[in-house]
Amino acid sequence: MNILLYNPDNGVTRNFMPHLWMFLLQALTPAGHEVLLIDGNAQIMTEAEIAQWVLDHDIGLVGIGAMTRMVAKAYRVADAIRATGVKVVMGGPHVTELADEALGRDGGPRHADAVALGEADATWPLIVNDAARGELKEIYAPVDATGKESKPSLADYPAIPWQSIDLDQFNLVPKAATAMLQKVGEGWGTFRIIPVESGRGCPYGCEFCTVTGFFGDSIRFRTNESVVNELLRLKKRARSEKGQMAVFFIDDNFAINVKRTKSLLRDIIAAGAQVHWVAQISANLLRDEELIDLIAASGGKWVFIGMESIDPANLKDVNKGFNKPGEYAAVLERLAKRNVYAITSFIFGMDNDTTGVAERTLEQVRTWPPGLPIFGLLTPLPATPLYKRLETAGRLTRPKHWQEFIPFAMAHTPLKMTIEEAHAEVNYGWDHSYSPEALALAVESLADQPLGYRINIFLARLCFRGIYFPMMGRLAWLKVIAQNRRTIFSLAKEAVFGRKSRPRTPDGEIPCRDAAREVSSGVGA
Ligand code: B12
Ligand code: SF4
Repeated sequence: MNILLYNPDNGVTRNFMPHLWMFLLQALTPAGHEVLLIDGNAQIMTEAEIAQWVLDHDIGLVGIGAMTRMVAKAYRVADAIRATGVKVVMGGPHVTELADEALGRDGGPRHADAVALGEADATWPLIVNDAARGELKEIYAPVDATGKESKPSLADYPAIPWQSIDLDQFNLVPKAATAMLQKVGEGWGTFRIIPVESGRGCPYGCEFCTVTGFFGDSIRFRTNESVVNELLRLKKRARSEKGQMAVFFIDDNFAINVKRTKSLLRDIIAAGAQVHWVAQISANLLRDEELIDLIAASGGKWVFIGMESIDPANLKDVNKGFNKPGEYAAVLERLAKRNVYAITSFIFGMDNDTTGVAERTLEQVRTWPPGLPIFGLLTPLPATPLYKRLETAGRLTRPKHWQEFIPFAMAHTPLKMTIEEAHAEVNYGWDHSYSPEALALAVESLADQPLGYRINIFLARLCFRGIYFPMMGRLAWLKVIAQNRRTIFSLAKEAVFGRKSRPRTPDGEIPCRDAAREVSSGVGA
C-alpha cells in the first residue's frame, strides 16, 4: 500500500524545520508499504491539489498530524481526500484531546476515518496493518495488555534512516545556488535544520501547556548511543552532499534531568558527533556552569527559554513560578560567555499584564546579551488547565478558536486590559525588536566578537522577523534587505576589508556591548 503522511502548513511562516512525527512514523511503518511525505509548509498545495496528488499516486491511506493552529486546514484537506474515497487517519495533540470533533461525534461534520490518540509509536503499525486489510477502526489508543494507557519507553527508538530519506523539500538553500555554495568552505550546497528527540515529557505542568497532559509527567529518554548514532548519520549525510545540518533537539525540556543531559553531551563530544544545535531548556535548569560548558563544547548555539513574563505574579498565575525573572540576566550572561545565545519567549495578555507591558519587558531585554526575543499571546489550547479555568470563568470569547485560525489573536479577555490592547503590546514587542535600528543594535552589541557571530545574529533576527511580519515572497525580502542596507553594508565591508581597531578599556576589554546597551536603554547619547 502507498501511504501519504501530510503535515498542514501553519498559515504563518514557511517551515524552517520539518516535523519529526512524519519521519518517525515512516521509520515505524511495517515492511511492504511505501511512505511518502508532504509538508505543507515546504510544498504549498490547495486541498484539491492534494486530493488529486493522492489519486495520481495510488495512495491507500493518508495520515495527517496537526497542532491546534493548523487543524482547520487539516480538516479541509482530510475532507477533500475522503471525498475521493481514500481513508484518512489523524493524530497529534489536537485530535487526541478532541477526537469527537475529528470523528464528527460532537454534532459537527466528520473529518477523519480514524484517530490515533496520544503517542502513536506502538499503534501506527497496527493502523497500517488494519488499513491494508480494509479493517480500519475508529480509535487507536496506546494501551498495555491490561487496557491501561501505556507510553513508549524510547529504549528501542528506531534508527531514522536520514542517510537515504528524500529531504529535497527541506533544503533551505535555493536550488539555483546549490552548485556554487557546495564549493564554499566545507560546503553549503544544502542547509537543513533537522528535528531530533532525545527524550519526552516534562513534569512541570505549566497551565497553558499541552505537554504534561499529553506526554505525561513520566520522563523517558533514548539511549545516549542511539542519539549519538543519529547525529553521526546526519553529519555523514551533510558531508556527502557538501552541505550543512543543524539539529533542533525538540525535547520539551532538554535538561530536565541534568545528570543525564551532561552524560549525553559528553558522549556526543567523545564520539565527535558535534553538530550545531538548538534546544529548549527552562531557565531554572541553566544554573549549572558545567552544563553550560558542555552545551557549548557539544555544538549548542541557541537555547530556547520560555521566560513568558518578567512579572512573578503572572508566572505564579500560570503555574510557572519556578521561573525567576531576577535570574534571567545571569542565565543569559552565563550562556553568552560561551557564545551560546537565547531565543527568549514572552507571552502577553496574562492576567496581571497592563498596557505598557511590552516596553517594560523590552527595557529588561535591552540590558541582556543580544538574543532572539519572540512574543505571543496567552492561548487557551484545548484540554489545558488554562482552557478549563477560562471556560469556567466564562472568559472565552472564541471557545473554538481553532475553527477559524487567526495568527496572534486572543481567544479570551485578559483581566487588566482589552483584547485590542494585548494585540497592540505584541505588535510593539515585535516592532521594537526587529526594526532595522534594533537589528543594527543587536549586531553592534557583539562588536567585541568575531564577524561570524555578528552575521549569525543578524541573519537569525532577519529570519525570526518572519514569524510575525509577512516575509514570504521575493518582494517582501527585497524590502527587508533595503531597510537593513546599512547593517548589511557594514558587515560586508568588514568581511572584505577587515575591521578597524576599536578603543579598549584599561583592562583590554572592548566596551561596545555596554555602550550599545546604554544607547538602547536611552542612557547614552
Ligand atoms: C518542535 C516543536 C515546535 C517547532 C515547530 C514544529 C516542528 N517543525 O517540529 C517550533 C519551535 C517552531 C514550534 C512552534 C510552536 N509550537 Co510547538 N512544539 C514543538 C514540540 C516541542 C515538539 C514537537 C515534536 O516533534 N514532538 C515529538 C513528536 C514525536 O511528537 P508528536 O509530534 O506529538 O507526534 C507523536 C504523536 O502526537 C502522534 N502523531 C502526531 N502526528 C500524527 C499523525 C498521525 C497520522 C498519527 C497516526 C499519529 C501522529 O505520533 C507521534 C509519535 O508518537 C512540541 C511539544 C512536544 N513534545 O511534542 C510543541 C507543541 C507541538 N507546540 C505547540 C505550540 C502551541 C506551538 C506554537 C503555537 C507556540 C506559539 N505560541 O508560538 C508555535 C507554532 C508554530 C507554528 N508556526 O506553527 C504545542 C501544540 C499544542 C496544540 N494543542 O496544538 C506543543 C504540544 C507544545 C505545548 N506547549 O503545548 N513548536
Ligand atoms: S516547562 Fe515548558 S514544556 Fe514543561 S510544562 Fe512548562 S511550558 Fe510545558
